[in-house]
Amino acid sequence: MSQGRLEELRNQLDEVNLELLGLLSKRARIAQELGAEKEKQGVPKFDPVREKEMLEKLVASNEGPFEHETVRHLFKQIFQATLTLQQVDHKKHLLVSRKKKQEDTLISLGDVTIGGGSPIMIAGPCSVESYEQVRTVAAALKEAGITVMRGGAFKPRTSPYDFQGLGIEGLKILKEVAAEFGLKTISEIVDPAHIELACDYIDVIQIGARNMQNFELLKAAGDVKTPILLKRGLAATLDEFVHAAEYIVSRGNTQVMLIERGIRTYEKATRNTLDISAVPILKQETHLPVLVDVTHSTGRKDILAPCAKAALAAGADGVMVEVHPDPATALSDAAQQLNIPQFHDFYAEVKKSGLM
Ligand SMILES: [Mn+2]
Repeated sequence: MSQGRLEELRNQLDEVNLELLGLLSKRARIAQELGAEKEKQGVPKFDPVREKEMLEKLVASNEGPFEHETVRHLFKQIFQATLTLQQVDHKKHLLVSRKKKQEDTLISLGDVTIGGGSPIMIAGPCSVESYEQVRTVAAALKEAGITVMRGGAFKPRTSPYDFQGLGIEGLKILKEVAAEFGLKTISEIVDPAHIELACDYIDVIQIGARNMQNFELLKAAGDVKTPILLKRGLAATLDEFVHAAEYIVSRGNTQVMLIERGIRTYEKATRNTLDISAVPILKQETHLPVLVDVTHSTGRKDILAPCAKAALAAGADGVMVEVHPDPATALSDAAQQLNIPQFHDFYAEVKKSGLM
């Protein structure tokens, strides 16, 4: 074969490559349009039956020189690449995604702002047990300069025989004490029917780890204007976590915060495993404030401060910790709540790091 002929064939191949690329791009754009239409209609993107039909049609028209198997293999790759493209598009379109909105979402609770660069410390008892108990904690928090207090009124507990919380009565106590000390409050709501009512008593509605995928509760939370603190499920992936937040935002409530609270792994040294990497990932992928609950992620008091510092160093917008006037007698999470002097030490140590 002459040098000239070789060159000519190579040029032909180059041309065909470009034509193929043009066709692949054209195919991809059509598929994107199809994907968008499917999304509108709520139909799943991947349709294995349709894929099989397309492959069979191609094989039936195949006259060689490629084997049928090779044709199948090549087109499967093309189909897969297109599906990936559609999924990337879908992620790009999530309302909570950074791609959809560049600027950080700020949560404003009157004169307190969460997100946007100055991290916050949220503290308070695991459960609201009595007016006196909450008042004692609130006074100590106020003195330490804390502006947002947590306290559980509805307690979803592992065992039905454990303390279930004071319910609405607990919310009333929170409201009364918060008003006295000028604090903002966070409390968990577990029943969609209580969401609206809760708005009258508390400043932030928490959706707990066990309810992260309680979709009716998420929808109800999306229908009010009160800020929502959404906890990561015990075994939820970040993708599931982000989609749970999307449920709330897609209903119109844009005031959503995410909180990493540890995930279940094989490790027994801590109650859960604090997934620090979740913080920078969620900050990158979403525009929502990201907090870290050091109490439930670790389940032990001796490592709260270093874990809080790690969270802040990783970019967290805040840390949540449980404080009880007398942890030994607490009706829930007795082993891991700080008493008031321990809280002061913890807070001082975290502040000393210069991270908050
Ligand atoms: Mn607790």
